[in-house]
Amino acid sequence: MKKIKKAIFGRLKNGEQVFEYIMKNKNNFTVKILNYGGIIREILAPDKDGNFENIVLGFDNIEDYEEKSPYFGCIVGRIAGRISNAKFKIDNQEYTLSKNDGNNNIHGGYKSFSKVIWDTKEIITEDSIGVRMRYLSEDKEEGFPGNMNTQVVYMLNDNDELTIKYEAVSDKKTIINLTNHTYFNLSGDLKENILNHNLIIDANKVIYVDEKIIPTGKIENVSNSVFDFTKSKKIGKDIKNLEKQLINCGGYDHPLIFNESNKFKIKLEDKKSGRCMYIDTDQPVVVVYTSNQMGKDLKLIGGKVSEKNLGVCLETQDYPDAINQNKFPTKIYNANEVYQTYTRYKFCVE
Ligand code: G6D
Repeated sequence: MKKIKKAIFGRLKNGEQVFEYIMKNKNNFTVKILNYGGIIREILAPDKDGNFENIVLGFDNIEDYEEKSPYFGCIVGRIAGRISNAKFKIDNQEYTLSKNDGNNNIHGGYKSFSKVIWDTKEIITEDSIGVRMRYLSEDKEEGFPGNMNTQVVYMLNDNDELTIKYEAVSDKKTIINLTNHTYFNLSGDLKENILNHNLIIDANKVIYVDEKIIPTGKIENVSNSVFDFTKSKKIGKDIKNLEKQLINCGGYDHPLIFNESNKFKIKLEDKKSGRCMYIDTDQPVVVVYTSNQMGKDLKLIGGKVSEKNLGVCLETQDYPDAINQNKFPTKIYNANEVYQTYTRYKFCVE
């Protein structure tokens, strides 16, 4: 019997109430989502012996989400990733953004979509349960043009599939690039880090970045490189390689460009627990981030202390910093043109 429950999670510093929506399908697969940042706070998934354990990084309290979160589980927008020099031009009009990452803008700025309360409604359909989240980002919020209405719908069905559908429309020409920033760890209750997880990514090309993690514009083939995940490979196999790109970022923090194929885009698996996850999306790119900057300063769900490489983010999205990169396909959305995309996680045991 699938069900969805709404519970009080806490209050923001400004007094706004934060609710948690607990969605459980007929297999007892459970996803917990906050109306703050559209955060996926916990996912309880079975291992090969049927033990339900948490497979994402998150906190037990709202204060840590407000003060310390490295984007755990959240919706990222208006623009995922970095905008170089925190500015861009549309039709010769320059827009200046907050510089919240050195000289650059990251993940939509200080008032990122990860840091706002979304108007949230529960949805129950024949075969799924979910939440529909809406937010109006007003004209010039964080420097972006246009009043932009955004809707994100999370739906969990009885096949243990979690689908995220994004829609946005602005009343002025603008740029839009949304993603979800969940850190996955399939070992269960963060028993181990992710270096022994196997990863497959259907991507033959990688975008190089500089030491500020801004795309250099160079698109390279992954074959015979540390970025080759076209066949199943342990995340830890090459991560300590003295490849300059990995040294620049302290690990993987790179956009890979999906192949045009009808295969699944990504498979993540943990052989020990038997847990696996397939990802499908209509997005052209995924940023693979192996929580390189994570120190031992965060107390996570279940009392686990954070550490480097404890989670892996698979941020499906459009080309990063595209508006400033003349070699990348760049999508500018006209007034009233609808931005639409989906990403689907299929959880499994093999
Ligand atoms: C670091 O460069 C990475 C980003 O990709 C990530 O989203 C953030 O940490 C949490 O800045």
